[in-house]
Amino acid sequence: MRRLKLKLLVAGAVVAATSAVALVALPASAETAAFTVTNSWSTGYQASVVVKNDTSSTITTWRVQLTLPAGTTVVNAWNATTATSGSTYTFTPAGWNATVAAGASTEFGMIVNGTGRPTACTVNGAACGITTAPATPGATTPTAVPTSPSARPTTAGPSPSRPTTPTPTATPTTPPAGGSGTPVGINGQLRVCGVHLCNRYDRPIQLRGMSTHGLQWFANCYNNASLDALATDWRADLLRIAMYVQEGGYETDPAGFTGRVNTLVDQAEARGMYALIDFHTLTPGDPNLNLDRAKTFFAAVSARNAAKTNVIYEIANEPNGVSWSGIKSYAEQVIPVIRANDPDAVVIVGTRGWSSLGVSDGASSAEVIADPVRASNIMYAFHFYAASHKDNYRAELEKAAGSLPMFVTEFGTVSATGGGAVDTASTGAWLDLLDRLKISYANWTYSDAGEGSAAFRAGTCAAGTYTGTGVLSESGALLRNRIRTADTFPTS
Ligand code: IDC
Repeated sequence: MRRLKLKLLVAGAVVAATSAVALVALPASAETAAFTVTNSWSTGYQASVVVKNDTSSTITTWRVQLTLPAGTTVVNAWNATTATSGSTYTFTPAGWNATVAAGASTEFGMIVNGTGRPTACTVNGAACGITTAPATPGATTPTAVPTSPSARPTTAGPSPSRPTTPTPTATPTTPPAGGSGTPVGINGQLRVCGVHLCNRYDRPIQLRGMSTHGLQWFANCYNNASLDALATDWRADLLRIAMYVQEGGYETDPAGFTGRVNTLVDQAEARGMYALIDFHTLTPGDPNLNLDRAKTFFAAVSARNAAKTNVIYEIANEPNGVSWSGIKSYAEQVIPVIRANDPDAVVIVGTRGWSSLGVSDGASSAEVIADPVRASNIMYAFHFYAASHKDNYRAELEKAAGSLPMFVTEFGTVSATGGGAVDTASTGAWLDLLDRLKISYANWTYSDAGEGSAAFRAGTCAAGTYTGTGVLSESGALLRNRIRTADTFPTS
């Protein structure tokens, strides 16, 4: 990973920073800000700004302003409140990090779309200059510059670098999300052990839940009432957040869709459900064509959600028309972006032929077993549509599951078009297999799209009632019956 470093020296209010001389001759006591690019790719970068109080008294607020060149924008920021005016971004404290003691520092971070570095800055309203040369030995900044690209603390105790901490006193562990009896409350941070998804007790578990439809089309289906129904009426463990990249999705409004995903992560967390963040590539099928977007998106969501225990990342929905080595190359470039921020989250990699382990391309899981992605704590995605994919697909999944950690991140009860009749017999055979193998799943879709795969009857989301069976399609009734049976999560 290429790491670049820029340094901004920010003169304190006592300095009339009207000349270059004033910038070079910093007073012994001044506030400084160090701007460090912690991760970069061809169309964007992640940066951290450390504001250090080098004065001899406590400061009770701070304000950093950065101006970016045309074509470069801040996608999102954490540990700061952001206001934008033209190409100037004003960062003020997030709330808990306003007060900085003498000699102490605070840090905030951002994801930037575009490659331009800041052209100007101010701190607390006073003009400051920018030094673009690399840090020189003996300069004042090294202690203010984080030595690790990680946005997570590596030592115990409060850290100014936590991305989403709501209070200044919080420790790096978050309380059980949504209460102690919920799926996240019981199972905590998940990890891959052997070929299984395991809970905090290192015991295999199966998560059962639903996938959203495209957020760009069915925004009115995802709200407090529908998510309450999913958590308490359906008793689901998992919400898959299907964020299309094309077809009117992420590429049209990166900041807006990133924010929407983050809100759904929070709403799932509040109800004790896991959130599967799905970068829903479909057309084009080669995820490498969205590589830069994927890096920008996953840098943002992994930094923002690093402290949460309920997040799982799915880096490419359904690769198609691309070889396994192409998918593997994509995965080995995107996974490090996530790991830099969120080292312990489970990441799921799509497979060839619309995540069929290659079967729909006439291949098989053998190519993955022979040449696995070089990363730990990962799983592989398998998708099926019960009316289209039957015994030979079931056999391949069962064979693969002996060697590879598998996760059914999407399936339908109907045909691969998403429409047509529910195939009850095939769906039953599939779900029995997944239960037996303890393979987690999310069903397409928790929406009222006018197609057989949708769980709700058309018009349900506009009407606003999501509980009970009266609002369900045949597919929805079948899935609700399967999902709401008691979980058997090991608790020791
Ligand atoms: C389908 C939707 C349909 C939408 C279409 C757009 O059900 O309403 O018009 O996408 O591309 C998948 C994909 C998933 C598909 C689904 C059904 O992951 O995006 O949704 N499907 O065709 N793979 C196999 C089936």
